[in-house]
Amino acid sequence: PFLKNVVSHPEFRSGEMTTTFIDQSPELFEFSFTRDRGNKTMKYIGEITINGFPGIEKQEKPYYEEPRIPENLIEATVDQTPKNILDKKGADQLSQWVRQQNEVLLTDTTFRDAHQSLLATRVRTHDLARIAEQTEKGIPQLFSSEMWGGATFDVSYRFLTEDPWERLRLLRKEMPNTLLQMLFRGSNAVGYSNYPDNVLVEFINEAAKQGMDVFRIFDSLNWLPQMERSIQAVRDTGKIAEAAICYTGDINDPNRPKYSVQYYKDMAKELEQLGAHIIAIKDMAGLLKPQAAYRLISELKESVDLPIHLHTHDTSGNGIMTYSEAVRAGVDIVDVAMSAMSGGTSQPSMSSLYYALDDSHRVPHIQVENVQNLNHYWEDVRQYYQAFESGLNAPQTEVYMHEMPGGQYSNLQQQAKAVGLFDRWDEIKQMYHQVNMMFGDIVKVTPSSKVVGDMALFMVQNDLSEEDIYEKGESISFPESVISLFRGDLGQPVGGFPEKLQEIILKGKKPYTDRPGTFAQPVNFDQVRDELAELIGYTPKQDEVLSYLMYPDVFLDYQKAYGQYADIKVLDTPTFFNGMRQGEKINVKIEKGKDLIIRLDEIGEPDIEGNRTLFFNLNGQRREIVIKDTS
Ligand code: 3PY
Ligand code: ZN
Repeated sequence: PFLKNVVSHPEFRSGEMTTTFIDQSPELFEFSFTRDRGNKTMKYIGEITINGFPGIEKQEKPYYEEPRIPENLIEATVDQTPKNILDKKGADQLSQWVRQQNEVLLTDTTFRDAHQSLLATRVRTHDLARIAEQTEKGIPQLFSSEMWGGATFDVSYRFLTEDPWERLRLLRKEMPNTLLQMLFRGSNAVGYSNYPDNVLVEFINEAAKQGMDVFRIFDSLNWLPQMERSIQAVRDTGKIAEAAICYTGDINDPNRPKYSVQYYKDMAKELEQLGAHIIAIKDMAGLLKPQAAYRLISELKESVDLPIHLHTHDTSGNGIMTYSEAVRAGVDIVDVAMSAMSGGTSQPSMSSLYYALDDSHRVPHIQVENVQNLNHYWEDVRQYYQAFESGLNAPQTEVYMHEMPGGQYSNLQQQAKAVGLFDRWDEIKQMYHQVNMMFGDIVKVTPSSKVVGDMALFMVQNDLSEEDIYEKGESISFPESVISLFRGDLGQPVGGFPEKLQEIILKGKKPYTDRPGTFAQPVNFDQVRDELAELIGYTPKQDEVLSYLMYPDVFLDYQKAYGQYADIKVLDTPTFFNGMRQGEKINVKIEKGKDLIIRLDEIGEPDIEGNRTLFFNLNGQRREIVIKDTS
């Protein structure tokens, strides 16, 4: 490589080389790494510039201002943050401390649920890491920052070509004094199906080791046997087990007696028995109306000796009012997001809640000016993700009818589009409601919500009514996810499955009612490590083994893309999604003190095979990259 560097060096090629050429050209010795890295990065940029980012319409790269990072945050000092308490005194003490606080505490969901619900989970580590340190500096009083889990795990690999574990490590480093929180889908971990118990335990251990503090654990049918082991595993790490009750229906509606206040109180008590440090009410669709919130929180506070953490979505536009009533009833922590990432299918706005509670004795102790300043950053960054906006930009009270979780709305819309049913969207929402009732009124959240959505799409697509299902069910082949739910693969719903429908769907096969995990063989980690090593050519770390176990194909595709393009997480987001303009110059920081300065000089015309040559300049060197134009 050294000789290659010499002969390609402009000084050598120009013939003006002197005897000190080698001594004075240190780049001769180092740029094989940079060059390889540079080539891979330019290959990615070239690919996106010519063919666009997969899944979004190709467009000319827009001009953006640099996002505003606040420089003049008001100094916000606190004696100790919740993270400091956890680290010094442990989870039980922290749980007690939360209950002793007079003001309502806040979890900021901007780094996870907010973008999962508004922007199809597409916000990149690059944009999170750039504001993380300032966020901690500006709002050190936060209870926690929810920044991991849910759909972020597979979306990172699948669509952003980045390693979610690295996101966790990076944010941990940037926010050493803030509790980091994740959403954990009980026996489904960060996936969509059941995993063997030893995989769950190992995942929790690894996440805790890499810096996770608060695990919000739920089950998509509110079935306790699916939550028990995860709660215990988190307790064993010394971290915080926040057990969630998914809220559905309406406790104040006498026609929906299944999910009554008593039901929620009983579940909270059982979770307390199982060792939860905090009880979360996970109102994933935003169905908890203000008066119901007052009633539910008041009664829960009397039933358990644990802090209550309320999570809602603002789909109906009533989020702040719900929180205001919950705060009046004594809720300990609520989930909010930066204004520019709040409202609609996301969480209510942090600063709006602050002002709604201004002058009351429970107003959060935060510097609201800092929150507003940090929000400028998000106003700017959200624009990068325009292509992933759901289009739902006004309150939608219909959510009280269809009960679709905030994170599902835009997803199901995309699924409907993909099968050519977008013009029947209103019908699909109605059908979603009807399917829920046919299924016996179940809790709908990932992955059970996906099954309800699949069935609704299936029925609309095939013009099937509820009567058709009962009358012609024998000849209908139902979606695989529906069969799987009714077989018992996701566990048992409250009150069991409607038997007649179950018979029709399973066509005589027998369902089971045991916990699916009891049938799963424990994974032999050594064996899987060896198998993966064969595939990727090096001994994987434990986090890689876990990712491979949960998402084998997705993980291997990511590995392949990484091999091809190297670490593209370091690219700025406009370049990542839109490539480069002719004549544009960008600076890519690949690591501390190592920058790639890339200029795109010219885009050649396609040859007869459709190949285009892109003429780049990389750190002063001319480079050519050939990309096949697939348009
Ligand atoms: C998830 O499981 O990803 C959710 O956000 C459920 O609400
Ligand atoms: Zn949510």
